[in-house]
Amino acid sequence: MKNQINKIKELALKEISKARNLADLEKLRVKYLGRKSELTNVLRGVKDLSKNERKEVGEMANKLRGEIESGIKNQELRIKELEFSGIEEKEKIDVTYPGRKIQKGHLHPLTQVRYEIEEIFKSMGFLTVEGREVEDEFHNFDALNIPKNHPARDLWDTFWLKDGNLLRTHTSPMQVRFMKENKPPFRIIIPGRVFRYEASDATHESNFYHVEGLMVDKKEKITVANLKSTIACFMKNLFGEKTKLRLRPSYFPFVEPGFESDVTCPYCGGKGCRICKGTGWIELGGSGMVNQKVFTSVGFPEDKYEGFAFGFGLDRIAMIKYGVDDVRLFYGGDLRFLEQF
Ligand code: FA5
Repeated sequence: MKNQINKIKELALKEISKARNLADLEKLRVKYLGRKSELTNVLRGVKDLSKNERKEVGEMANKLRGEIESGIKNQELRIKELEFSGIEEKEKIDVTYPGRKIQKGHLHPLTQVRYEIEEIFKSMGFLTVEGREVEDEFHNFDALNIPKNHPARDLWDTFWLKDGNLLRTHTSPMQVRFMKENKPPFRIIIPGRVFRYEASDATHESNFYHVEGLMVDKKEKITVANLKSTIACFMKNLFGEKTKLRLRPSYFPFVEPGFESDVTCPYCGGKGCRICKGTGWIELGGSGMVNQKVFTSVGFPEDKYEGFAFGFGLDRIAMIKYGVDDVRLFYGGDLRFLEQF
């Protein structure tokens, strides 16, 4: 039995010293110390030995058990040391190395133009307010002097909701809402999304943006001259000092007189080019002096106030500013297009 113990010792310590990973070491632990191991068997048989032998063999076997246990422990430390040796080199971090750049997004070009417009008007003392996208018939049409069956309703066909409300066709209904809550004098702009029931093409979308303006004060304090100078100042700020404004007579039921507002083409300076279709002018939107009927519909006394209003297509402004020839590009979500701004 002593021989057997010496053999186990020789083999176990040799194998343990050769183990190169923790899984192998665990297998050896089971092999040499487990319940079915040779050493455990020897220990179990000790009780059957003679008294003298029992003491000697028992001591030897127990000593070996301790030796194997500490052999395993030492080897475990060695394996762990081996695993971590050179880790400082392998996982070295160079804190002076330039960091990886996080790709940042940016504002949509229409939002950029909207903010720029808001800043320009803010510098002229205009307050920015927002209306609602779902409107009722009264605010979108009737209060703006467009009663049922008025031919102008055909120009502003829209999407109707089951409850009788509609998606606003312009930002003008907010003129009415604002005047119901506020007494003149005031000057506001109303940027926002509008909708039309029409097929889209290079210059038309069924969902697009307006920026509305409204300035009202006591009668004779606001004239067409104020309208013209305000719009001209805005255009020059946006497109450059040389930009000229032209007002053409036009019809919108909520203004009287009404105008179309054109600017000299910023690309050819008015000479005529592809962008302005050879005319030298680009149309931006409608404007005019607020029709007294609108003042009446918001409850203002007759002939007490006077003011001007305008409504420009924000998408058209962005198209001119950036030289984009198709409005649909703004809504396509194509990053190759959007990343250029
Ligand atoms: C109006 O909507 C009036 N509310 C503007 C107004 C306000 C006039 C205050 C007088 C006083 P109009 O339908 O023309 O007007 O639209 C204004 C501008 O929106 C147009 O000049 C054009 O630049 C732009 N626009 C019109 N329809 C579309 C469309 N489908 N897609 C993109 N832009 C459009």
